[in-house]
Amino acid sequence: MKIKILKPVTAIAIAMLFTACNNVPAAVVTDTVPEIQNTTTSAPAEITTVGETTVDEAMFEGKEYRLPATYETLPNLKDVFADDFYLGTAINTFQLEEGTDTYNLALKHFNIFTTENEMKPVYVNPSEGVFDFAAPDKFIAFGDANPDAILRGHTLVWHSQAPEWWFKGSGEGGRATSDELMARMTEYINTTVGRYKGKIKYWDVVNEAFSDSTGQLRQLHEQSYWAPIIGDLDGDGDEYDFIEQAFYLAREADPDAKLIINDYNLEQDPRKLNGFYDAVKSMLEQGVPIDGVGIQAHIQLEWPSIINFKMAIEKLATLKEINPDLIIQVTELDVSMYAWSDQSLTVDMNAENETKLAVRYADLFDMFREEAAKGNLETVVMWGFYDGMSWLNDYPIPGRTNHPLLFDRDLIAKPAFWGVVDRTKIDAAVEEE
Ligand code: 9MR
Repeated sequence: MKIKILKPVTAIAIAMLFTACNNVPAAVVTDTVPEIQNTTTSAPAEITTVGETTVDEAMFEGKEYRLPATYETLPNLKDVFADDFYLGTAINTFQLEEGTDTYNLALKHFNIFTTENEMKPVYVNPSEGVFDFAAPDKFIAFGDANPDAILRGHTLVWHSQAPEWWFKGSGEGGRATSDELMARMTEYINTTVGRYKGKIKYWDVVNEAFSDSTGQLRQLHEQSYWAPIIGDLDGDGDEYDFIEQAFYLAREADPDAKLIINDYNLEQDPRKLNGFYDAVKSMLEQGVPIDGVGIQAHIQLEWPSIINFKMAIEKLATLKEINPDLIIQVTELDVSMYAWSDQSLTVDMNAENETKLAVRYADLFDMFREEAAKGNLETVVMWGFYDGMSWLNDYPIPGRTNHPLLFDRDLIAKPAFWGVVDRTKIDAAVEEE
C-alpha cells in the first residue's frame, strides 16, 4: 500500500466569518453506525460482479408520468445559465431509460448529472471481493450516449452508505486496523475510479467528513470510523490522513478527473464552515490534490439567509489564493418547505407558499449568477428535479410530503421553475397553478 508522507504544516488561525451562530441542526442524519462484531478478514477474494443494484426503485413503481404537451416549449434551464454555470441534477438510472419522460426532462434541462445513490460503496462493494458495477455502468452508458452530459461520481469515502465489512477486522473489538481500512479504501478507489477513467469528470472523493457540533473531523460518536481507525499516518498532528490518501489515490487512478471534497451545512453553520475551511486550507498547503469544494446546500424556505450563503461561497473562494484553479460547486441543492424544527407532515402549497418558494429560488439563482460572474461558482447541481423523487419526503419526519424542487410530482414546472428562469413571471406562474 502506498502512503504519501506529507510535510507538517503550520496551523493558521482563521478569523471567524460570521459573528452570529445559528442553531440549525444537521440537515442530514446519517445511517446508524454498523455494529462491530468480532470478526477477522481474510485475504481479498477475486473481484466478481453481481446483479443489478436497485435503489429506492420501489417508490416509483406503477407511476406513469404524463408530461404536459407544453413541456417542450419551456426554456431549457441549462441554456438559461449557459454563460454562468453548469446546471445539474441528482439522478438514478431507472430515471434514465431512453425515451421516458424523466429521461427527456432531465436531458432538456440539465447538463451535469450526479448518481443519487447507485455509486455509493455500500452498493458497489457490498462484500469483500465483490464489486457490482451494473448500475454505474448504465450511468456511464447514458453519458456515452449523450456526450454533452457531464457525469459526477458520488461518492468514494463517506461514513454513511459504506459497507459495514470495511470497518471490521483484526483490530481491537473486531474493528478494522488502520492498514486494513486503508487497503480497502485503496482497492475501492483504484477499482472504481480506474474503471471509469476519462468518463466521470468530477468525483465527490470525500463526503461529510466534518462534525456539526465541532466543525472538526467526525469521530466515532458522530458515526464515523474513518479518522478514528486510519489515524495520523504521517505524524503531522492531524487526522486528515484518510482524506489526503483518498485524494492521492483518486488522482493516481484518473489524473484528469476533478476531485471534490463535499459537505453540508457549510452555507448555514459558521462553525462547520470554519472547520471545513481550515482543513481544506491545510491540505491544499500540503499539496493534497483537492480540485474543488462542494457545498451541498440542503436548505430551507427561510434558512439560511442569501447573504450567509453568499459569504460562505466567498470565504471558500479565498482558497484560490492557494489553488488558483479551485472549483466551487453547489452539489445537492434543494429547498425544504419546512423549518428544521417543524414536525408537520404536510404543507398547503397554496399560492402564498408557491410564491415563497419561487421567490426563494429566484433570490438564490440571482446570487449564484453574481458569484459565477466573479469566478466563484462553477456548477449548481439540484438534488433531484421533481418533488416525488426527493429524499425530503418522509425525512426527517416519516410520512411527510415535501415540495423542494422545480417540478411537481407530475413533472410539471412549478412557479419555482419560473423563479429560476425569470422572476418577472412568478406572479403569472402562481396564477396558472
Ligand atoms: O438522496 C439520497 C437518499 O435517497 C438516500 O436514502 C440517502 C441515504 O443516506 O442519501 C441521500 O443523498 C444524500 C447524499 O448522498 C449525501 N448528502 C445528503 C443527501 C441527502 O441525504
